[in-house]
Amino acid sequence: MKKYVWLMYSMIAGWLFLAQSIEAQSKFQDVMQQRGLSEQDAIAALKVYQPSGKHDEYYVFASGGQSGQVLVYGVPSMRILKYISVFTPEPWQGYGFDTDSKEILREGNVRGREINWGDTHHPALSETNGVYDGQYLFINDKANARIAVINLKYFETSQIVVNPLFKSDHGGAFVTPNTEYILESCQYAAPLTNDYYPMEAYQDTYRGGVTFWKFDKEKGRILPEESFTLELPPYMQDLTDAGKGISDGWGFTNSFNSELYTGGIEKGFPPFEAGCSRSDTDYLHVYNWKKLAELAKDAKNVKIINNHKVIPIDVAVKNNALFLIPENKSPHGVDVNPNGQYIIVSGKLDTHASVYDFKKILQQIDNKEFVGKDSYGIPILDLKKSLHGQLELGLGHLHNSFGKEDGIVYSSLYVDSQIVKWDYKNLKIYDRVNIHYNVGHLEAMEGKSADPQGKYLIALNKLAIDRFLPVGPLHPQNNQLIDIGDKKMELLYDLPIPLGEPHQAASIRASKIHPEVRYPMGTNPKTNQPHIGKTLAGEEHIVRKGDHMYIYATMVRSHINPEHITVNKGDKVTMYITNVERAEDETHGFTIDHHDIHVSVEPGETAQIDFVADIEGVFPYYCTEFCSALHLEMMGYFLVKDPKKDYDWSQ
Ligand code: K7E
Repeated sequence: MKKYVWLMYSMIAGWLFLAQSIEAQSKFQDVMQQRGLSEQDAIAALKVYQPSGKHDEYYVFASGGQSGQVLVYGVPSMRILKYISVFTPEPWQGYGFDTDSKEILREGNVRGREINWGDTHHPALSETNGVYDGQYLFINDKANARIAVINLKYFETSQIVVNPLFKSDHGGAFVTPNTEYILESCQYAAPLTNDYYPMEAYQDTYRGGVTFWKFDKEKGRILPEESFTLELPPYMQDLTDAGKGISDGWGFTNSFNSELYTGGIEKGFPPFEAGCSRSDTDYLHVYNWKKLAELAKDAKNVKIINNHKVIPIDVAVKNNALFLIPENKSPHGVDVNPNGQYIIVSGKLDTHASVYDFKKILQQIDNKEFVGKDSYGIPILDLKKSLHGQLELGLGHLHNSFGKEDGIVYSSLYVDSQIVKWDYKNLKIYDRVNIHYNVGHLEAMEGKSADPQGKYLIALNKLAIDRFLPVGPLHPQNNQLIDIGDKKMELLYDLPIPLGEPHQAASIRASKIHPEVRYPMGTNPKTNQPHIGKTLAGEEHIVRKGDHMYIYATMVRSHINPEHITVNKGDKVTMYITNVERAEDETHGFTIDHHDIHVSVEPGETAQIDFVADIEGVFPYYCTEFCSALHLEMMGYFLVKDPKKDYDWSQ
C-alpha cells in the first residue's frame, strides 16, 4: 500500500515538474522571441546575470583615464560599484571639499601649482610573492608624473606623490613581487631639473628614467626619502614590468625613440610619429633594481636633483646593473610571465610578438657577451640570442595578459580589433575573437600576477562607435567581457564607460578583498587615526578662540547637532562633523548653502571643513543623503552677522 502511494506521489510530482519545465521553457522562448535574442545571446545573458543580492566573483579596478579616477566593477555582471576619486575632486564623496581630502589632493601640487585632474593609466594591485594580496591599489597620472596609493580597506585615496624629475610618466604603476617598490617610468624625455634647455640640447641634457618608490606596507605609504631614480637616455621610455620568480630583482622597460628624434616640422623634418619610427629597432631596458637599491644607499653613487636621489647612467653601467636589448620598432606593452622566465614585448608597428627568455639574457650578462654600446655607454645584448622566439599575431599588437594554463597568453590587436589566444612557449595561435572596437589593454582575471585565474577577460576598447544608444559626438568607452573558460573565446557583454578612457584594469578574486563597513568612531579616514575633532553624542559644542570659531558637531538620524551656529562676518570657521551612526550604510552628507561646501560623512567618520564666513546672511544647512523618513528635517541654520551693524528686527 505504502509503495503504491509513493509511486502515485512520484508520478504526480514528475508530471508537475515536467509541466512546469515545459511552461518555463515556453516562457523562456517567448522572452527570447520578444527581445529578438538568439540562443547564443541567451546563454551569454545567463553567464553574466547576477540575481538581486548575489555578489560577483571578481573585482575589476579600471583606470578612469582623463577623469583622474578609478572605476570599480564586478565580474561577470559588469555592474559598476564605485568611482574612487584620486587626482580629481569628486563632490559626492566630498573628495577635495573637506579639509583632510583637500590635503591629499594638494600633496599632488606640482611645483606649487594646483592640479585638479589626472590622466590615469595603469592600476596595479599590491603583491606578496607575486600574488595579489588585496591590500592596496596604485595608479599613475601620466600627464603630471604622479603616483597615488588607494587603501582597499576603505576604497579611498590615501596618498599622492609627485615625481620630482619627470614631466610625464606612462610606465606606472607597476609593483615588485613583494611591493617593495612601485615602479614609475618616464615617458617624454625632458631635463630632470626644472631648467630650460633648447631642443638642440636634447641628447646632452634631456633624460628619461625609472623611479623606484619605496612602499611601506605596514604604514600603507610611499616613503619619498627612501626612493630613488635610475637615470636613462632620452629614448622615451614606455611601459614597464617587474620581474618575478627567476627574474625577481630585475625590471624591464621598453621605449620608442632610439632615433633620439626631436620633431619640429617647421624645419622640414618629418613629424614626431614618423621621425620616432625610422629605425628598425628600439631598446628594451633591463636593470637590476635590487642592485640599484643597494647602490642608492651610498651617497657617492648618487647625485641629488630636486631633493631626490638619482643614480647616473654611468654608475649603473659600472656596477653591471643596466643593459639594453634591441626590440622590434616602437613596441608598447612588456609583460613578464607568471614564473618570470619569459618577457613578452608587443610589436605595435610590427606584426610579431617577441618572447624574450630571461635565462638567455642572464647568460649573456654573466659572460659579459655584448654586441656593443649605445651612445650613452650602456652595453647592448644580442637580440637573437635573447629571444625565445617570435610569432606573427596581427596588426597593432599592444598588450598581453596571462591565462591559467601554462604557456597561455591573450594579446590585444589594436588595428585588427581582435583578442588572440596563443602559446608563448610553443609559439602557436589557438583562437581569435573580434571585439568592438580597437582594443588597447586587456585583462584576464589576475592575468598579470604569478597566479592567473583565467575564466574571464576584459577587452578595454578605445572606440565604441555603434555599440550603444547615440549620445552625441563623444561616445562612451566600451569594456567587453569575454568568456575564456573554454577552448573558444566567447564575447558576453558590453559595458559602456561614460567617465574617461579606461586604459588598463587590474582584477582580483572578490574573496581577497576585505573592506570595512564603518570606521572606528571618530576616525580621520585620510590618516586612519582618531580625528582631532572627534565628537561623540552629547559632546557637541562651539568654542570661540579670537576670530576663529570651532564647531564640534554630530550627525545621526535625523538630527544635526548643533542646530544653530552664529558667527561674526569675517570669522574663520572650523567645523568637525562626526557621523555617530553604528548602522551599516547610513552615510550623511553635509552642506551649508552658498559656500561651495559638501562633505560625505560615513558611519564613524569625522570630517573637517574650514572656511571663512565672509558673506553676511542666513544659510540653512542640511543632510544631503536621504537617510530616513525625517531626512528633510535633518537641518539647521548657519547665521553670519556683521558685529558693526545694529539689527533692529522688531519694528
Ligand atoms: Cu596602451 Cu597608457 Cu597602457 Cu592605454 S596604454 S592602450
